[in-house]
Amino acid sequence: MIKSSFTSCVLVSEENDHAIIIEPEKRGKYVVCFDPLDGSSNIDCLASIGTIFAVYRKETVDEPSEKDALRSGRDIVAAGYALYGSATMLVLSTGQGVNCFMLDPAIGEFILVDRDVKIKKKGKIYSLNEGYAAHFYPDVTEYLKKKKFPEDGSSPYGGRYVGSMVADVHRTLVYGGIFLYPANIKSPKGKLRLLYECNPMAFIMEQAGGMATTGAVNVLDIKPDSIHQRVPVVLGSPDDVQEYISIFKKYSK
Ligand code: P6P
Repeated sequence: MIKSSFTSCVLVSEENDHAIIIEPEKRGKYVVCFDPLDGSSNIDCLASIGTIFAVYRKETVDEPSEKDALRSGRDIVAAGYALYGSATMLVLSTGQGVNCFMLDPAIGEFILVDRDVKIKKKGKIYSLNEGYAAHFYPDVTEYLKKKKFPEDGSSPYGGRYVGSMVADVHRTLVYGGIFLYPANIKSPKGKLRLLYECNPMAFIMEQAGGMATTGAVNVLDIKPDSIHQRVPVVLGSPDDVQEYISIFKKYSK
């Protein structure tokens, strides 16, 4: 579909080991990185899945290559996701805030339903796979303890985890809170891919007033080394992410 739009010259897909270089007669100026069907292991149980994408403008006059996709998330011109759940929603930002479009199957069009969405400053939900608790680094263990057994008398956070990034991130955008896929002893780089999972979600989160970090740096500031590079990611409400960062920094000293 992207090829037939004559808009792009390089495509990076989670499904393809190498970048797809579009034939000269169909090339345009954009570079598109995408996960076409993220969370597909959830299809058989009908849990929500989605498509995640980030779009860059090719900046060099060189022959298009994989290098055109190795760009910091700060160069993103558009990013977002489509969520296939109880409804189909397109969440999109072109750098001027986040807008949500719901598919109306009756007319086959996407209707703008939420304009300039902003995430809550602080939420009450944490979201990560606690099955890896035996492999968590101390920062994650300490952060979770604070959410479950708050020492200031506040209510504990609720735990929610679908295991489909688009579903978990969209809930975080709409309800507030924090989503974590951090590094752990077995996966020292985390699991999620920078170019077509972490960067697009980080772009949406920052455009909605949220944050997205590896703990050490903002996700969008990372200069990628390879197109399928994995990075740790913690994103969501700014107060929640800042609290995690302060614990991360304590241990990184
Ligand atoms: P785990 C789905 O396979 C995926 O890529 C993301 O959608 C999701 O956030 C993550 O992996 C779930 O991974 O290790 O918790 O099963």
